[in-house]
Amino acid sequence: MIKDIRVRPIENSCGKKTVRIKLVTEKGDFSACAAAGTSEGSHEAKAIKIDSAIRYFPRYKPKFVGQSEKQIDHIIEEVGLDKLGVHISIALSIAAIRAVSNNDVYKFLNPKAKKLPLPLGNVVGGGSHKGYLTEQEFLVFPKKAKTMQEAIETNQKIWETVGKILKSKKMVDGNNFEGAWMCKLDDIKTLDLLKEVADQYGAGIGMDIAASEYFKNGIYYYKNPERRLSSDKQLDFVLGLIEAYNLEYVEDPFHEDDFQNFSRLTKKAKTLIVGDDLFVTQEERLKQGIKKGAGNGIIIKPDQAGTISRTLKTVKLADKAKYKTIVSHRSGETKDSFISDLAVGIGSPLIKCGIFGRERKSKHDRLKEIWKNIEYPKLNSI
Ligand code: 2PG
Ligand code: MG
Repeated sequence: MIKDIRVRPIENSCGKKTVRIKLVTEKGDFSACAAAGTSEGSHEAKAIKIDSAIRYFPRYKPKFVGQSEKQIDHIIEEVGLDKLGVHISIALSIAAIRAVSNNDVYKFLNPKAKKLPLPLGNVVGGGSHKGYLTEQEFLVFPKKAKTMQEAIETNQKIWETVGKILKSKKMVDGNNFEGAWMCKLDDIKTLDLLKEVADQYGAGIGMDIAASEYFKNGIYYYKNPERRLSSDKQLDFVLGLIEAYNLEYVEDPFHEDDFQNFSRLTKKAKTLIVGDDLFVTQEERLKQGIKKGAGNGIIIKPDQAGTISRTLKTVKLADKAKYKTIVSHRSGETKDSFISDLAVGIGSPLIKCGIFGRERKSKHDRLKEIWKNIEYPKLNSI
């Protein structure tokens, strides 16, 4: 039973305010923090200003106190997600599933879990995550690793090697919000370098193109003024990159409402086409995508959905339609490692959780801990 709920403001990795919730229950205290994005989809669950959310919460708190932890998502729906704001809502919901599962969320979601996701990490970044490139993330995943330790280290080595090369060419300007290099090479040269280094480590490469961020009135505006692309041209451009670089993972190649071009690309490209801003972890958006054949993978970000129950409904639909689920961090992260449990519990082939920085390390540490807790663990494949 819930005895009390404490909410306090903290800072996320982008230096923005978010919340930490402490659920005081009869069996102990359970905490959770809320993540938040920078390149947010416009159909995500709505946030309200942290100060206002914290100020209003005492009005709603009495509805939770005295109830079972199992009821939290239900009470959130009754009160209204829009009234609580997504930060308080998702942190409450995560703390609740921690309470219900005694902090072993992955086991609670799947007592027979054996397979752990491959970490998908961004080596170079741009877009609204800061940097010189138009596309948001240049990603790697360790296809040949045998253990979680080796998988995480492989991504780290690629990140370090790329950093060293960029530094020797004086083509880097530090790290962005997600710890990715802010590289001064253009996107094509960045892909050349990433592919060369990833190949040395037997890793696969991919991109989060986050195309909504630079789409306006029917045109994709790249930082290179010579590249202003219509949707048809964007399709050709992305297809060309997939072929030339063997991209095994492509996220948000079109703007967030362009189901049609997602579907055209999914038919033409033989690779994983993933919707993030397109689906925003919402069951209804995914239903539309399935009908239209848009994508074959979906990013799962609990804070886009607003509660864990809503997140799991979307996952269930994705599994049914054979869409791959890729659990993901946000650019504005905290040290909360819930997404690691979620990815193992729902059997995601990949977890997008970054490579460098303490907020990313906490996810790696939890994955390594889960690896140790499972008898005969295995890494998943895509
Ligand atoms: C994304 C995420 C995480 P943000 O677009 O996939 O990398 O970014 O949290 O800014 O939406
Ligand atoms: Mg994305």
